[in-house]
Parts: sequence; structure tokens; C-alpha cells
Amino acid sequence: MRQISRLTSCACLLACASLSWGADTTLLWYDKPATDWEKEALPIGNGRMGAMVFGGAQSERLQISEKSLWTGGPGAEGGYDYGLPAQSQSALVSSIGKQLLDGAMLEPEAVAKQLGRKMHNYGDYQSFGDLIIDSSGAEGGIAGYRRELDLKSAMARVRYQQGFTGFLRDYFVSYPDQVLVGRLVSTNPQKLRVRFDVPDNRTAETRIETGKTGARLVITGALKSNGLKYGVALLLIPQCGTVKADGDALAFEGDCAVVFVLAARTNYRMHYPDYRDGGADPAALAVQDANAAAAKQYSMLARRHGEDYHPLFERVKLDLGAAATKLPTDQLRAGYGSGNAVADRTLEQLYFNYGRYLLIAASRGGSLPANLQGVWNDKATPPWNADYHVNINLQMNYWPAEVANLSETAEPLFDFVEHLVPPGRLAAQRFFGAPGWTMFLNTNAWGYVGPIDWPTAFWQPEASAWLAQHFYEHYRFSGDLQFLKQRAWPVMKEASEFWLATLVADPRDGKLVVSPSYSPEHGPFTAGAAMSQQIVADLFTNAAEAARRVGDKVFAKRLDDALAKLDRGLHVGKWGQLQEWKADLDDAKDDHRHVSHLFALHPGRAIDAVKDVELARAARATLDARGDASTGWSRAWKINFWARLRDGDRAHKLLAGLLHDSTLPNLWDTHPPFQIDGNYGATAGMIEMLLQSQNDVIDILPALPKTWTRGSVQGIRARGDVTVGITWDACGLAELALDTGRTATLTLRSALFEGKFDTAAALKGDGAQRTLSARAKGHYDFKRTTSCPTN
Ligand code: FUC
Repeated sequence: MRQISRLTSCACLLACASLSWGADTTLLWYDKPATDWEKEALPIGNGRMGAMVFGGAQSERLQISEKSLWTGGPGAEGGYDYGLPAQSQSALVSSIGKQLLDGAMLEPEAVAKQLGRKMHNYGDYQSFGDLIIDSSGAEGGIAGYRRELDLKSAMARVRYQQGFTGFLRDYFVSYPDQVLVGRLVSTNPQKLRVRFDVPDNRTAETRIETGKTGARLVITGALKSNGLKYGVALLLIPQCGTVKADGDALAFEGDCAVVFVLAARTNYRMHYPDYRDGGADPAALAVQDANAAAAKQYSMLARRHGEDYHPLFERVKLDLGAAATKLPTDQLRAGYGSGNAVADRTLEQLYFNYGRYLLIAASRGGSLPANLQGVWNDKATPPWNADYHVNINLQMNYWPAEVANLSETAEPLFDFVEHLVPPGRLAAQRFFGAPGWTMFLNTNAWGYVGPIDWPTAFWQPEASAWLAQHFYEHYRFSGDLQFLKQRAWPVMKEASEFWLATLVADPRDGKLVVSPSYSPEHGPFTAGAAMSQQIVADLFTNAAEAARRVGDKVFAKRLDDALAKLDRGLHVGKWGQLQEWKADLDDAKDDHRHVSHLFALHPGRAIDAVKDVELARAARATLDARGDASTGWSRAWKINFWARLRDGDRAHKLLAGLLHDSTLPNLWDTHPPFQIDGNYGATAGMIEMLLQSQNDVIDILPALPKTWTRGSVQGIRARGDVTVGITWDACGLAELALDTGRTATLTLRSALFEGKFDTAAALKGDGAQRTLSARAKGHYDFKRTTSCPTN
């Protein structure tokens, strides 16, 4: 890296940086360093790499993760079987299925004893290590400390004064340059010692090289568990002063700034069954990444990062009436719900922006999808292995992707699911003797597709059908027929083949049901639990539509025929509830966190609250009985449920509960423990409150809570390739802007159309629901013409 001009003086850097430090809804900030990884440290990331910034003054810690560093899997001592038994289990599965069809109800423990399998070398997502920066040289107490995460620039910053010296540090993880970049500025000479600490479950060889323009620390090694190779390259580039080796660390001394770049690579390849890029030398790749980045000036790296990130983040803007606050974010959160409406709106807006930020930071093309912790993990054995649970959690991670106009963040999900199809075919064969593909509760980086032995959750063969929904939804939002043909259809068709082959006729009524069937984490094994039926119905409905679009009429007909005989899982029970099981077993006092039998309401679309009034009432009865208090992701799902039931106040109550009880000081969702799905699920839920389109009607402000008295949202997406802007006030919708990507007849629903409004576009129909003939690249504005007396 060329030396930056000393004219860019440290004083200027400090002053310039402070300009962005107003408290607003795109900034998390704190007045002390973090000490707790989970609750306080601040996450930055580029999808593949993540860093947690602690912001310590004398000793800074950046804990690093890289998505592919997993123990277990192929190469692990004792072997690995992808969760697949060597012998077929299909006779056993169908005999249990038959017992259930004959009316048995089996305890999960009993079924798990027969069908469960011990996870063998399943592995865990790993921490890559810790970048530690010890600072000495300045004397005196610390003053003016501030640590922040700027969501507009995706940069973490730390600033403080020690004695007469001012310090400014900023960090970002660049997607275009695939490195973590840091800049450490001081107004007087500073002394830094920089090292990289590696966890002890791997080999590590450290090499230090110093040159004219800087110094390099390279660590190379392999996980002891499975031999997966990794490499770290850290380059320290002084803008003045000197860098030299100091044992296993690099030491900098100088009176201005030093920049570092850190690259991390493994020889993982997301490819069943080998999962290795055999020829890759991760240390050499990391050195290559770091050298390429270091050839650019800091300002260029920051500019490239901004040019990549900014357009994604800026696509959507939400205004709920927030105002600048002097409160640090932890205090803003702690005070939430205590009577200051403006402060509450400020936190809600910030939380929404943070959800979008976290999705961009944890999911970008070219790496694994966001796991239970996004991309961040500091442990060798994290909760639930920090894996991919597919009975709600991975799916919830991607709920905001389309609606929040970030559809490219779903790319890793599509790649991941496609790569699971080949092992998923074996799961279908070995457990069911069926064609197509399936998988169960959870998976890892190593194509695990079998069931585990956790009785209350292990049986979940609906996972493949649920994941297929994301492919079809991408098509519904984008209208991208090529994506439908080339990527969605193969995944959907094979998932459908699996269910066409395994559904059985229920002697109770002759309908087709899933058996064995198990409602997630709850109740006995039965035939035809609601969630199983609803997910299969959703798949078949989507696949029948898709089949017609891609011209596979024969398959469409098979699906139509099956749908005609399928139990849709929509039974109303004795206390008016939507039944969780086909028999009316629900206990009105049960407050279990899973409400999976409302899948048809969300993320499915079989229950339309406007048309299916009775089913909507039953869903409401179920939710009332389950109650509002729950764990993080469960509250987030309930926001979406209530939004789909068009009850904005109740959806907001769930959001408020989530912020109050299930949100950590760094605004991460807590189950507990930290689980990122709740952040994503709530972000999506906030959009569902403002806009819905699941039933081919663009429904404006379907669930606006009273407490959001005025506001606006720009850039959110409706199905049919439509980008939507909405402004509302105390009288409801005031302005609507639609940008249409395709020629189509759109159906719009809004109370606005019942009053007086202006539009240049021709609308057909009357009342709240109208149709609009939209052009490709069309822009349409609608404005209320009457004034609002309470404004
Ligand atoms: C699902 C949930 C659990 C937990 C786990 C990671 O199984 O039911 O509560 O969130 O995922």
C-alpha cells in the first residue's frame, strides 16, 4: 500500500469521523467497550467472514469467524455418513406410518428409539480466532469514549482520548476485497502490538515477514477434528512510523495511522460428498487476498466497500417518526416501552435497519447461508452447533430477503439447498424407498440429511418442501422465468416427487396424509399433523403453478390430482382453534413456542384473512391460547402471523415484547441464547404490517398499528416485480408510489380507494380493491386529496 499523505492529518480524520456520530436510526452506539461477546460486541461481516468488535482501548479484540470453518464431516476420525444409514429404513418407517394411520398415537421417545440416529461427527461451526491489538504509549485516563456501528457505511468505529492523545479506529469487512480492514489512528505517537490468537483445536504455524512497506503475519494449519486446512494472513501497513516482528506478533510504532488487512480462508468447498477443494492452499489464498487488498489505499478499500454495500442498504427507507436521541443504544433499548413514544419509534426504526444490515453482513453470494448465528461465532461448541435448523430457523433467516429488496442475499440459500439435493435423494431412498429428495430437522456444512436422535424434534421430512418455497417465492417476487426454469423448478419438482410417492390414504376419510407426521417439537406422532399437510399443500400448489409456467402439463396434472385428494391440514377444533393435529387434541392451556400449524397463514398463503374468515378466526383463537410471551424467534413469527391476520396492534405488541424481553444490548435477538433468526423474522414482520402480496393482491397497510400514527416506507417489494413506497398519517394512506418491473394487471387493495384520491393511472373496479394495467418500468403515484384533520 502506498503511504497516504501526511496531509490527511490525524486531527482531520478524527474531526471528519465525528461528523457521522449523531444518534439516529442507522447507528448503534455505546459509551464503553464491550466485555461480553454475545450481548455487547458489535458484528461486522461480508457474508463469508465476520468479526465481533469489542472496542477495548488498551486491549482491542476482534473475534473472527469464517463460514466454512467446521469440525466434523468427511475426514473426521471414525468416519462420517451424512446422517444416512447403510441399510434401508423404509420398511420400519412405513410400519410406523401404518400404525399411526390405524389410529395409534406414539410418544416421540418411542419413535426416536426406532428411527432416530445418533449424530456422528456432525461437527460444529468454529471461531477462526482473535485479532488482539494491545496499545501502549499513551498515558492517563480514558475520556470521551465512544464505540459505534454505523449501518449506513457498515463500519464499526471506536474513539477515545487518553491523556493528550486522541484515538480513532475503524473496521469493516469488505465483500469486494474479501478482507477485514482496520485503521488505527492516533494524534500522538502510539505503540501497538498485534497478534492473532488461534483456538487450540487445530494446528498452527506462524510465519512473520517484514518488508519495506509493512509486515505480514501468516498462520497456517488444520483442524484436528477433520484435517480441514485454514490460513490467516494479516498485513500491517504503517502510514508513518515502523512495523517490526515481536515474537509471534507485529509491533507498530508511529505518530499517525496504521492500516491492517486480515484475510481468512479454508480449503472447504460446498460440494457433496467430498467438501474439499483438494488443491487449495488456504494460507496462500489468504496471502493473495491480503496482498491484493493492501495494493489499494485505505480510502480506495473504504470506497469499494461503500460502493458495494451502500446501494443494497439504501434501497429501503422506513420512517416511523424517530428523532435524534442522546441515549446510547443499550439505554435506548433498556428504556423501551416506558412511555416515551418517540424513543420507542426510534428503536423500532433502528431495529428494522439493523435487520437489513445483518442480512447483508451475514449472507452474500459465494459462501454458505446465514446459520443460527449468522456468520458470528466465538465458541468451539456453540449452541445447536450454530448449524442450519430447517424446522423454522434457516427459513426465517431469509424471510426479509425478498420483501426488504435484498433478494441477492438469498443466493447462498439457493446454492446451499441445491447442493443438498444429491444427498437428499439418498435420504428419500434410504428412509422411505421414495424418489425425489428430502431432509429432516437440521443440517451442517457437510450435507447432513438424516434425522438425529432428539425425540421432540428429529422427525421433519417436510423440510425440503418448506425450503422449496423460497425458490418459488423468489420467482413470484422477481418474475424471473429463467430462475424458475433453471433453479426453482428442479428443486420443487423433486421435492414434489418425494411427497407424491409417500402420501398415504387416511382410513378416516380417504384423504392423502403424511404418516409418520410430527408437529415440530410438540405432541405425539400421528398421521396428518396440520403442519405436515399445510407444507405439502403449499409445495403442490406452488409446484402446480410452476409446472404450468415451465410447460410441464403432465406433472401439473399429477399435482392437481393429488391436491384434490390432499388433506390441507385446515381443521377447526372444539374450542374454535385451528387444529395442530388431525384429531382434535389441542389443549387450550398449552403455550408452546412452536405454532407451526399456522404455516398456512405465514409463510404459506392458504389462509387469506380477507376471504377465509372462519379459518382466520381459528388461527386467532390458536394464537390467543398460545399467548404472546415466548422465545425470540417465536415472537418474531407471531409478528408475521398477526400481520397476516390484519391486526396491526397485536403485531406491534409482539414486536414490543421482542424488543423488551428478547433483545440484547447489541440488539441481537435472544432465544436465549443469541439466535439471529428473531432479528430477521421481526424485520420481515414489520414489512408484513405495511405491505402484503401473498395472495396476488398488493395490499397496502394491511396491519398498521395505531401507535405508528404517521410514517413512510420506500423501496419494499411486492410479488409481481413491484417496488412500493407508502406514506401514511392519522387518516391512513396518504401517498402510494408503485414502480413496476413488468407488464401485468395488478390488483391493489387499500382503504384509500374508498375515499378521494388523485392518480394519473387508470384504475378499474370500485371500493377498496382495484386493478391497474401496469407497464414494464412504469411509475404510478396515488395521492389522497382530502386533508387529514388530525394531522
Ligand atoms: C428450533 C427451536 C428451538 C431452537 C432451535 C435452534 O428447533 O424449536 O427452540 O431455536 O431451533
